[in-house]
Amino acid sequence: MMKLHWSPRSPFVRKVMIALHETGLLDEVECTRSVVAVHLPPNEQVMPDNPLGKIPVLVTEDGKSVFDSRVICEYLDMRSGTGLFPADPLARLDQLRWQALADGLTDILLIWRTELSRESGPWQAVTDGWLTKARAAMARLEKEAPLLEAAPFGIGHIALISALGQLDFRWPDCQWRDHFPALSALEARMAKRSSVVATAVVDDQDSGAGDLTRGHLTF
Ligand SMILES: N[C@@H](CCC(=O)N[C@@H](CS)C(=O)NCC(=O)O)C(=O)O
Repeated sequence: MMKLHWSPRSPFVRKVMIALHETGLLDEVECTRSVVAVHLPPNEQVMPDNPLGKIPVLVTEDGKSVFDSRVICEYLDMRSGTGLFPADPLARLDQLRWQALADGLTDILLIWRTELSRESGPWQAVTDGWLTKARAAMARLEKEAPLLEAAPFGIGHIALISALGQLDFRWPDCQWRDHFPALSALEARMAKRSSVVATAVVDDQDSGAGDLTRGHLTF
């Protein structure tokens, strides 16, 4: 059995969970609930497997620890021959570009929340920059939506589902669907895939997410 440091709330873990469903490898992994956050002391169960203290981390049958989500997903894809990372160079490049963009947006959304929860208040210049970047990232994804729509389901789509899921989960009043219609239509279609339905984000430790972020991200 492989082991996965897992959380039902993590967008990066969700990428791996979608990949596990898509590759048919779900039964070969045992999930361990691991709580991590930038502002908490590093998790002592996670640190031996990932010195960066982040999840997801996969530990293979022969004890090798694999991170981050990009490397784990590529490994699962190679092991199964599913094609989430296409062999064709240009098709692969598109999937990797989309993954970089969507993952980058997810990174901003995660760290932004942490900044908003800081007791002394958020650093305005920094959050102003994240607002501009999050808007630009969404605008770019909207522009890329026709290409994403035409491409076979791959790692770029998986990263996109996780980023948009994070918006819905932690930024529930941002109304991104009203501003990005092509992305909204694409997401509605992808949301029907069984791997996406099966990996819906769940808040197992309610933390009043919406109140923290309300009004900070508008398009
Ligand atoms: N680039 C990493 C990002 C992983 C990441 O940021 N995970 C979050 C949880 S969703 C985390 O572990 N945060 C705790 C920390 O940064 O210390 C990946 O793709 O896996």
